[in-house]
Amino acid sequence: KERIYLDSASVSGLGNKALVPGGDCPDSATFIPSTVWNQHGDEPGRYDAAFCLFEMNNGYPLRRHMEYLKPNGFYGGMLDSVLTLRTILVVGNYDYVIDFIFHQNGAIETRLMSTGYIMGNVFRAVERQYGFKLENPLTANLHHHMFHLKVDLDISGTSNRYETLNVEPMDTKVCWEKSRDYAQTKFTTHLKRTEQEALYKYDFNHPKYHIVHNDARRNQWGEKRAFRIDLSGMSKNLLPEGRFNEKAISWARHQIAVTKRKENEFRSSSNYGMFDTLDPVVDFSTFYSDNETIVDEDLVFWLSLGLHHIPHTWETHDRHDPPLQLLQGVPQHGLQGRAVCRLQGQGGSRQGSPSRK
Ligand SMILES: [Cu+2]
Repeated sequence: KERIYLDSASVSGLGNKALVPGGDCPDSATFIPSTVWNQHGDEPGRYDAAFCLFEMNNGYPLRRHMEYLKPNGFYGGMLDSVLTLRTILVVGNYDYVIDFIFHQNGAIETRLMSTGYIMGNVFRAVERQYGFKLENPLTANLHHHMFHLKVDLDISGTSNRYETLNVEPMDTKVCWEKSRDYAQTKFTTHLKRTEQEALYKYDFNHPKYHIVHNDARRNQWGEKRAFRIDLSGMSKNLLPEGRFNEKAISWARHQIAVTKRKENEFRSSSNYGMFDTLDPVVDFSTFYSDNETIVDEDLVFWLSLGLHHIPHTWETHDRHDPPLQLLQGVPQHGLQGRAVCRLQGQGGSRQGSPSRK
């Protein structure tokens, strides 16, 4: 059987059973219930503390400057105080801490942390290329966590454009001495007109901003009032595209995909994704294969992120990766820009090594 581990199989929305004050969230947090209905009961059930909401400062300045080179020096600064909405999904042995963080400069950040327990099996010589011997007789295998986020952005209405600002090298001359060469950078703007033109694979050689805006709504200087999508948790999926079990996670091929919003393209995967690998019920690549125009349309941004995990010794008791900052939406240009931002986590996947069941 070809199989890839997809957390959506566990119906992860049921996994935020309870958050613990003082452990999962600050004591002062407000706890928010959720109502769930599943196959285990005839009536909906209530989780009293499925979410928590709290305010705190991050311990570093959101902005600051101390001017001391001039006679009338000054200081201006403020700490980065943020409002955080948190939930924690438990999927078997793993716990995924999901934060939506609202900064005072208008940036909306999504952050994922993974913790819980590793899944182990008996160490044998053949396991060496997949894992370390962690205890007697335990090993745990290399795997790849990947997440897919659906970001339904509406910037100043639903008529939006996706553009990149590409930072490029430029040869020029020293302006006061035209015989001397000088190297610098510039940026060029690239409007993405169709879904396939918008598919993005990260390339270290071509740095760029990804911006979203309503072209009809400019600020008083005629500049775009855009939000920027800033991805900082990207991870390369190494499975060959379109072959074997990769089809179930076609969403992992690109770090950004942009599609015209459709009710019937609600999720990029399904509860069955782990079991219908070779012919998935939801194949994300069909969302963009019709290559619709995305200029001045209601757009959805699909972002894939992740991390490779090679379990090590102290993780046999409990584990905690460093926080993975997955997405940061930052207002660009005119800072008056406001966004209505609906964020929905989609199915995550764990790709085990071949020896893993
Ligand atoms: Cu892991």
